[in-house]
Amino acid sequence: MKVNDVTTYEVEGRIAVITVNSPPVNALSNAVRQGIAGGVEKAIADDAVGALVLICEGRTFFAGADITEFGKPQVEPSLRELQKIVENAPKPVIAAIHGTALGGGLELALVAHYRIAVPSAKCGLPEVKLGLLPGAGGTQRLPRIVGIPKALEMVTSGDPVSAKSALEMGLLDELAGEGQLRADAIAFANRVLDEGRSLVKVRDKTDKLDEARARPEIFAEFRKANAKKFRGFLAPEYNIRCVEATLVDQPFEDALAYERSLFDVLMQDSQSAAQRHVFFAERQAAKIDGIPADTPTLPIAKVGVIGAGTMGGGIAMNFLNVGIPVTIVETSQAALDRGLGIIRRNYETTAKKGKLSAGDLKKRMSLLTGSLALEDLADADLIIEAVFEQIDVKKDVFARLDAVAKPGAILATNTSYLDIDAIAAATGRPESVIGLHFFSPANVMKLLEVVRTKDSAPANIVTAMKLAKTIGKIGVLVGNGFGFVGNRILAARNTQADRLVLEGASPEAVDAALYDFGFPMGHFQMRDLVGLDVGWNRETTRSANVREILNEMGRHGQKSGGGYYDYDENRNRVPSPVALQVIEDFAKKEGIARREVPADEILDRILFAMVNEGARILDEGIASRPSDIDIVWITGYGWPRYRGGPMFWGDLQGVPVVLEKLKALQAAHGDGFAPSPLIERLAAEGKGFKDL
Ligand code: 3H9
Repeated sequence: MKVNDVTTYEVEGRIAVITVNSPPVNALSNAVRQGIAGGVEKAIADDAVGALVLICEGRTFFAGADITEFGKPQVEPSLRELQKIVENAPKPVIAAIHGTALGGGLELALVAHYRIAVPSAKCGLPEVKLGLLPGAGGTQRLPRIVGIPKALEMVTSGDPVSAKSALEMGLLDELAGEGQLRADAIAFANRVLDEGRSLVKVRDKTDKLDEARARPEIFAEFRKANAKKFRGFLAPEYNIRCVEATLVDQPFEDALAYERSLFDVLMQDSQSAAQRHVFFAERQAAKIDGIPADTPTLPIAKVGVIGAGTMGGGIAMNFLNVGIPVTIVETSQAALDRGLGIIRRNYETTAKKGKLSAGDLKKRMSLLTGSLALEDLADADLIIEAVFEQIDVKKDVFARLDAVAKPGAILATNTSYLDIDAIAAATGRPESVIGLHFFSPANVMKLLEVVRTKDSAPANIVTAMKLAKTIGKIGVLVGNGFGFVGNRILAARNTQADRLVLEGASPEAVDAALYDFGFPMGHFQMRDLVGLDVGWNRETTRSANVREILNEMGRHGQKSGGGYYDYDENRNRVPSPVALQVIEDFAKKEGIARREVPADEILDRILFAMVNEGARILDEGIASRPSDIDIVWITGYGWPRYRGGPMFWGDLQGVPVVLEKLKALQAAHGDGFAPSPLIERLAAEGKGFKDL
């Protein structure tokens, strides 16, 4: 029988089965909580029922609190009240888990008296990824089962554990057969009754806390070991404090109250708002406006890559990793051998770290073919060009590809700046051409800008976006225009960073401002790491800017021992008097007066210029949504997740503030800061980027 729209109640012998079906992920929404409470109360009142099974239909057990209901009025019972009903039930409650028991979902399972799961299930507390902590007792109950070291790891990483590990840790009582969870959970419940097992309450267990009680320094050690990873984030520290509180001699209810108070602080903080924004933005990015949802995708069974350099090799690995054969084409045997060798060595390094089995290494390499003939790509479904970043070179490759590739094959360029319409025009099939802009290292970085041209066929766009997911990337669909989304905003940052050092800020000061904002590294550090000579042409160099001069001096960055910084043999960075002299001389030549540049001016100029450029990109339709820009900068360029991306950050300042700042910067530093018309419009309408 139905309890409500999302919950059913059935009795099988002595066992009441409460089943929830609330797609897509059975989040613990108002309706779901009410349904469960109704079912449990019914079972308690029914004398014929001895035990309860709580189970879900669809793809997963409860995936957590309903994030879409955060900040909205809640109906009774709250998750915590529901937990009281379950935990205090006078009959054993068995949580039957499949899919992912996450966050509030796992916390609900932790107040059941027993837990059973199918082998493919996973359990975790991912709240930290949303800038939160498990606020329904998770930080207090998990350590009581798995011990403090493991609990610290789980709540601060947010990563789930497999059912097998969960069983070993005692988080699960039993594994069910795959596909027979319901029957096995009922059988388990009957056994609990037959054996007269007690109503186990996790809150009463304390033995697993003893180890840490004897060694309380593990908290300090844990903080120290993870300091780099947690830098800037508030939530990991709050999670640790809650776990630490399990050792405080106080009533369990007080510990819960403490957990709840820290949860509330995080919930109100802009970091969690930013991280929740990113969660939905990542999913939103996969949605394609303007193309019918039922557009069929094309099968990609074989991939060709042109160019076995760093980029081509990294791109190829993405496909090998998911079992798709790749043929990689080079122009000389030496370059091909070098490229294939690097791929092999990359895999061997992973294998040495124990992250890849010898069998998998062999399998991946067996899917890789090297060739010197473009004709060998005739049967590829997708061909990705990763050759020198010059329009004539690319056009030539595409003209030749046109003669070789099979009809319907997707022809992709990995260009980072060039006009893809112009590249497509070199073929007789511009509808087949698309941009796939990978980020270096291409086998690691999560971002893939999928660039649609004016002619790209919808099926190819849909296929490319799906493919991004297949190879574990976050695909963001962008329009064709200089630098697309990511590099165009980077260009805006470049302009300011270059100008700031000429005006008197040191590269270290610019870098420190960005690092302190939360970027993993500063602007000039990044340039030195990538190499100043990337994109530099030694034929045409004219000492036209500091970067060219440094390149002309052989200062190509880390690899040559110096760029904007000097480096020792271990690549340790120190300020460079040589680079500073170059900067000073160049500023003099250009007639730029040098002065003290305050740290807040550095940040303002860089960040507001980026937001302004983002707004222009939106106005021009190069990005479909502000949140897509945020995802590009978070996943491709290290914008701190807890600041939600440049457009979210702009909204956080308030669009009227952004407008005022830009006007002030324009007055002080010129028309480069002229506010984009979109910002003017939004400010006039009292709207934010989030309203677009
Ligand atoms: C919490 O529990 C707080 C408590 O500790 C304390 C309370 C007091 N709510 O990812 P997918 C949507 S915090 C609402 O593409 P998958 C998602 O937006 C919560 N909606 O599928 C998407 O919608 P759409 C802790 C949610 O199979 C659709 O479901 N829990 C929620 O690749 C499919 O999602 C988490 O942080 C939610 N909780 O992965 C778990 N979760 O179709 C977050 C998902 O409209 N969720 N949606 O785009 C996940 O990690 C993944 O979604 C999951 C499925 C692994 C479950």
